[in-house]
Amino acid sequence: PAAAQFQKPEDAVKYRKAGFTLMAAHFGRLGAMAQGRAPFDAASATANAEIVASLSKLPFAGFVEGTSGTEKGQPKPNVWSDRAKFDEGARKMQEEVAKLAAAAKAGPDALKAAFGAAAGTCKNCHDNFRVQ
Ligand code: ASC
Repeated sequence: PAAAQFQKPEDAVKYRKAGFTLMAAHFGRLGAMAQGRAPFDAASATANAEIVASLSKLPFAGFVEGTSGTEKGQPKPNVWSDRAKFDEGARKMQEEVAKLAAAAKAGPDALKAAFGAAAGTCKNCHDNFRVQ
């Protein structure tokens, strides 16, 4: 069912990139608060955290076979040759971003810690699976 929504590989690429773009926008707003570049606002942080958690479920269906590349930002072939590790990284990210809303409600220190943990899971996959 995941792959069936895409008629062409390019559609899957477009879909996953759109998902990550939206995640980055909302995660970035949390980061600004977590790092003191924007004033902490519990309601706004919670709303952004809930959006990130929902969005985190979407992009991975777009990693269909045959869509690796060699340009900066593209997925390396090991996404598919080492798929269990990739999927585990995705699961870990989803687990950490699911904690952001509760942390946002708890306050700026909790948000800062949860943001750092979540960002680490983003970086882990970027380091291992994304062309630098
Ligand atoms: C972000 C963003 C990412 C991650 C990554 C964490 O805000 O857009 O891709 O955090 O930079 O290391």
